[in-house]
This record gives sequence, C-alpha cells and structure tokens, in this order.
Amino acid sequence: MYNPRFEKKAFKKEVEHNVKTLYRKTVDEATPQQLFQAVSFAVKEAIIDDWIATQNQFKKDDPKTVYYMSMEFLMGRALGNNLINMTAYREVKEALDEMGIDLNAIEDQEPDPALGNGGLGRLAACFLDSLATLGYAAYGCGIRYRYGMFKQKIENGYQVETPDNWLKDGNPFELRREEYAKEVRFGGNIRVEYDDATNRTKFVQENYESVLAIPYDMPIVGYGNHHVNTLRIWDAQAITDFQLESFDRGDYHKAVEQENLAKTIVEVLYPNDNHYAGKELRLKQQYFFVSASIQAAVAKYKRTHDDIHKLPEKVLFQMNDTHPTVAVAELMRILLDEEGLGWNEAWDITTKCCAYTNHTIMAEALEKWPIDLFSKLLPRVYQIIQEIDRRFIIQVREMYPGNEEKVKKMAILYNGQVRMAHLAIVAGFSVNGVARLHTEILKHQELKDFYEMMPEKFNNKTNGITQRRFLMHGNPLLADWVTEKLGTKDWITDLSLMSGLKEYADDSKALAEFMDIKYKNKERLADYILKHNGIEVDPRSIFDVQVKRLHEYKRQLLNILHVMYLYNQIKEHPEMSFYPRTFIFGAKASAGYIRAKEIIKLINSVADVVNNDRSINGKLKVVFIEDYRVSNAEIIFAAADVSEQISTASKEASGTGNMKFMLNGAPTLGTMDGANVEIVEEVGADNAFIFGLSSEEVINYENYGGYHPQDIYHNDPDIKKVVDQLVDGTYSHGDTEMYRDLYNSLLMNQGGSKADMYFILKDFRSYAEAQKKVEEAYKDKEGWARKALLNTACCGKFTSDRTIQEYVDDIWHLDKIQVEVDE
Ligand code: DL6
Repeated sequence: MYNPRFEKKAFKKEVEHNVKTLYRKTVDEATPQQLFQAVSFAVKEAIIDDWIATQNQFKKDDPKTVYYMSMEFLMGRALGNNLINMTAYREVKEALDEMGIDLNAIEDQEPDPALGNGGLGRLAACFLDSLATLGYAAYGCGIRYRYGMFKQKIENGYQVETPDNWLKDGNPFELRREEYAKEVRFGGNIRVEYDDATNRTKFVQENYESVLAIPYDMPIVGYGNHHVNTLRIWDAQAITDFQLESFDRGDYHKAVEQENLAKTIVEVLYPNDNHYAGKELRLKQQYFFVSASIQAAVAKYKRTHDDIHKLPEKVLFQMNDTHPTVAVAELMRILLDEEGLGWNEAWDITTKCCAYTNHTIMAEALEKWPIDLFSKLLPRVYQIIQEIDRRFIIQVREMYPGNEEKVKKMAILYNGQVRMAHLAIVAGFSVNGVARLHTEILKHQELKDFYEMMPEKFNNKTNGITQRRFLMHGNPLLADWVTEKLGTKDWITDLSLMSGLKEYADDSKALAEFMDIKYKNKERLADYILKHNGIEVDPRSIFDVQVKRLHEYKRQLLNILHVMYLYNQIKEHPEMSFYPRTFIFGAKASAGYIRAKEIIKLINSVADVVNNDRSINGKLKVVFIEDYRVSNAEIIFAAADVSEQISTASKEASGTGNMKFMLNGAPTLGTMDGANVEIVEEVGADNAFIFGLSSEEVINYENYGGYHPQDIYHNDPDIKKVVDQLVDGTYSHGDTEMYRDLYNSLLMNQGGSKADMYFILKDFRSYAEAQKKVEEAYKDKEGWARKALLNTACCGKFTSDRTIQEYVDDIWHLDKIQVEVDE
C-alpha cells in the first residue's frame, strides 16, 4: 500500500527544510539526533493531516468514545511504528537511503517513551494501536511523567537504576494543548451550605491546594486507514495568582508550595509492578490525571450535547486496574456538585460509564488506601465514597440478612482502608479478567463474593498484542515471508489468516526458509549481545529466553537454578551429549525489591562462572541483557527459540510476552498459567513444553498451609547440590552470605511467608524434564522447525485486534468510523 503523502522528492525536501529551520544546518552537518528530529517532524506533518481528518469525522459522526484510563502507557518508540502504520516505512527508508541517512540508525536515536512498568502498560499501548486500526474513537488518558521507567545498568552484576530523562531532546510527536488545561484540587475542607435559590445543599471545597493539568497529545496512528486517535498525557503546572481566583495574593509561601506540588506530581513513574506502593504522591498522581481526564471528557461532551443524562451514550471510561478507580467518585462529584444532579441520577450515569479491568490476583498489588490519608487529600471524593459504601452495604444486608461476615468482606471502607477494587466493582458495570483462567480464579476465589452477588458484571477478555509492532517492525524478514506465503498482506489487520501457514508445516523447503530467518534474527541478537554485553554467543545454540519484569512469582530463580544444575551435569559428565544452550534473561526489578535484585545478581554471577569456564567448551552461555525495554524486546522476540513462561500456576494473570514469542515462532516452555493455557489450546500440546503444578494444586497447597520443600531438598541430591551452591561460595567468590536470603527463602518459613512459597523446588524436576524434552526436540531440526512454524501459524487469536473487538462487542459498544480524506 503506497502512501502518496510520502512521495519521495517532497519528503526529502521536507527533511532538508526541517534540518535547516530547526538547527540552521544542512543534512550533512546535522547530528543523528537532529536528523531523528527532522525526520520525525516530516512524518508528523503527514500524520497531522489524518489527525485533523479524524477529528472532523468525529464531529460529523458523533461516535461513542472510550477513554482508556491508565497510569501507564509503555509505548516504545514512535517513529518506526508510525511509519509502518502510515504504510510509508519502505518509501521513507528508500528516500533516506538516497540522502545517505540510515533509517535504522535514526530510529535508534529515539528514546523509548517508557511510561510504564511492564505488562499492564504495554497492553495499554497495544490496545491504542488496535483501537485506531479498527477505526474506533478512543483517547488514552495518562500522565506525562518527566522520568519514565528507570534505565537499568548492571554494575558488578548488580542492578543500578539511573533516571530516564526521555524528554531531554524534546518529543517531536507531541502537541501541547494549553487551551484544554484543567484545574485539579487537593486537600482543604468541605463547607456545606444551603442554596435557597435552588433548594439544594452545596459542597464547597475550601483551603485547598491546586495544580493546573496541561494536556500533551500524541497521535496514535491506525494501520492504513487514516484514523488517528489521541494519547492524552497530562503535565502539571502551578496555578498563578492570576488564574486562581481564591488565591491569596502575595502569599509567597503558598505560591512556592503550589509550584512544588506541580513539579513533584508528574516527576516520576513509580517503578512497581504487581506491588502497591501506598505513597501519598501516588494517590495524588492518580487523582490528578483522572480528574483532569474526566473533566475534559465531560466538557467535550457538553460542547455538543445538552442532556448530561445521555452521557453514557457517548462516553465510556475503562479503568485499567484499580489505579484510576477514583474516577468513579470523581465523575459522581462532577455530576452532583457541578451539574447539580441528584444522587440517583448521578449514580445511574456513573455506573453506565465506568468499567474495570483486573490485571492481577497478587494480594500485594491490590490498592487499599488508608482512610486518613485518602480523606485528607480528597475530602469531597471521600465523602462520596462513604455514601457509595453506605448504600452498597444496605444492598449486601438485604441480600444476605444477618451475614455480617459478608459485609466485612465486601465493604469498600473497612478496617481504616479504602478498598479500590471494591469501589471499581460496585460502581463499574463490567469487571473483566485478562485471560480465561485468570477470570475463573477471580470469579471463584479472589472476587467470589462479588461474583455471587453480581455475576452479570463478570466477563473475560483474553489479552492480545499488536502484530504491527511485534512482527512487522520487530521481525521484517518473517513479516515478508508470511506475506509471500499467504499471498496477501491482509494478516496485518486480520491475524486469523496466519492459520494459512499451517499448510507449510510439512513442507521442507518452507521450514528451512523459516529457520533460516530465525537464524538471521539470532545473528542480529548475537551482534547486539556482543556489542552490549561483550559476550560472544553462538547463533547455532538454542536461544532460551526469559524476558519480563523480575518478580518471585515469575520464577527467574527456577530458571537460573536449572542452569546451575545443567552446569553441574556438564562438569560431572563431560562425556554426556549436550546441545549447546544460550540462556538469555532480561528483567528490571523494582528499586526497593531486594530479593528480586538478589536474583539479578545471581544470574550475573552464574553467567560469570559459566561463560568463563573453558572446560565446558561453550556448551552453556548465560546472558543478562541490560535495560530490557520495548525497543530491544522486538529484537529479542524475533531471535528466540524457546519462550520461558514459567510462573507459579495461578499467579500470572495472562502474560503478553508469551504471545509475542509465539507470533515470532518460539514454542512455549511453561506452566499452565495465565494465557499459556489458551496458547497451548491453540497450538496443541505437542508444540509446547508444559510442566509443573496446576493452578488448582497450587491453590490447594496454599489453602492448606503450603508444602515441605525440605523433603525435596533432602531426597534429591541434584537439587540439594544446587541449593547448597547458593551458600557455599561457588557463585560468590567464596562469600557464603551473598545468596543466603535466597537459600533461606527456599527452605525456611520466614515471617508471614511459607518456605518456597512459589513452589520452585516442587516444580524443579518436572521443569528439568521439560527442558530435556526441549533439547531432544531441538536436535530434530525439521521437527523443531515444524513446531516453531506452527506457533506462528496458530497465533491468530492473540492479536490485540481480537481483544479490542471483544471489548467493543461486549462492553464498550462503539461505532466504527470511516475517516474520509482527500488523497
Ligand atoms: O494484563 C496485562 C498484564 C498481564 O498480562 C500480566 O499477567 C499481569 O501481571 C500484568 N499486571 C501488571 C500489574 N501491574 N502494575 N503496575 O502489570 O498485566
């Protein structure tokens, strides 16, 4: 598909013009960063036309709009993705080549906008891509953090966090929209007054601090359809006395406070994944972007509609986890206090506008704010939550008379805390999990009481990923091969067509081509590793990859203990046949998560020992890729032979990395957890390597007090040896204490946690057996190629296009837009 907006001659002129006007330079004189900026502005020029056309179409069609409310959007780089979706990648690459500019090098100049931690943030980014591609009206609503996810350096094997100043060179794709700024108020007190004129009680917030929320809009380009949605991220600015009526002129102290509040509120993304930080600043961030986004959405609606009661016909707020659930009370506040509606009318509107997605069952991830903190920071919002809770408890008592246990379990306000998930469930009309197993666990375990009381709200939306970024951009060789084999590019917007590749599963020539592409991608990754890690890895070895956030439940520790076991085997039986393996890790640990950081150090220590042991002839290599992020992820997925998805069953809500590996032809080595279950269902058990306890077994053990890892330790000498090596100095230059905590975590109950609470030793043997099967399978070249190809062929279900269509059909009920443009 050729995009005439990127006609080569004109595009080149535009780039030259940008270099000149931005930097007073010629193309030859410009630095790579300046070229990146100049090219991006030229691309933005074309995007803006479609962006305007889309907005005009919205004005004409007046479609229902989804506001995807998320603390995190892990967007990855924009330039390459925008070019792909504008169907101009090839033309622009050629045009730049002719100018002596290498597009890949230019792309590398772009910082990864890392406004997210991991799965939840990346899912939000994939969803935006799909919403635009499918032609639905959507806004992503979030925060323009000045510092995104930290950059990870590995120093002496330890993770060191450095700030990610992603905006230092400016962001060419964003637009500052000062004219849509909103005031957001914190703290103070609520004065209640009676208004005789309207016969109503008014709630007036006094003595508050406030900030101005300034939106920055980024275009979200749909694939080949001229549809451009908006990611609106909010920056904070102090309100000057000129803008703030009630501001006490000359109150210097207050002015400084407001300045500081504005600065700190958007300063940094909390680097916690699946763990709730409980910090006041985090709650401020939540209310800040939620209030600004909801004010903006209501104001936008009111510009063209008179009847606020019909808001649900045009506006939908999807709450991405509990982080934005204060949205419920903020919408109520606006409807009650600003629109003057009565409680029942406001509640009716709110409960039709709000829906909630749960992304985790990890207890430590569930947000529960101390009432003291919450009510001080958000006094009016808190009053509203009290009333929501009061009314809800009446309903619970009506439904379960005399059952005060239920009330305790389900109340929103309980034990001095505001339980945000309960608020979201009570006020949302839809509650969804992110993979079938996860939703079932929510219904029958974690949220059982709510499911029993309001089963109609619960539904599943299995996650998905965008093939535009993770195949077209990340793996162009395979993308071209798929197009050639299917005889169409339609898979780019209809991933179910991938099933057409199944006919090549027994075609030796096609299988050889498929594996040749994999080999080239492995060479590309090997180059990256040599450049970044200084480690030479052999692309002929099996690339066994685990890349994701570092969390105990994801069990990177199981993986590295198994590497230690293999190393022992090779040393003890040098004659043993062993297919060379490269174990590749990439993971960031939250800065305060000590044990996760110990695991990173252990992986690097094992790498040091194993990679430098000449006696094993390079049979085993271990690589820890520094600063795992979206841009290097694309290279890693393309090169993987084996996809490690080894979480303790029941703990990973879905996983989306598993889908990216599958798309790129890497069979899953995993537990029956999250979306792995559905992956195996699609590809067949023969084309995956499944091991370990089932989720029922794990939950049973947990309900009955855990198990006894000591028994395994004492009865299995191989396991004992590996565990003992944590404290015998093998991997720590003789230091017996460096990994003592990891050792203890496997064998001893500690505080409230059971020994080996993630069942690492329990699953170790079956994991090792599954790994053995991987090795055996890999030796059969064609058999392996078949498995790999079938993974790509069977990945159709896991596109975020399918997920979004399900959200639209079952929850959002949006109308499709056809953007009309003059070509
Ligand atoms: O739903 C997206 C993603 C799931 O695939 C993962 O299984 C789940 O762990 C993840 N949850 C988070 C929670 N975090 N925060 N912040 O990322 O959601």
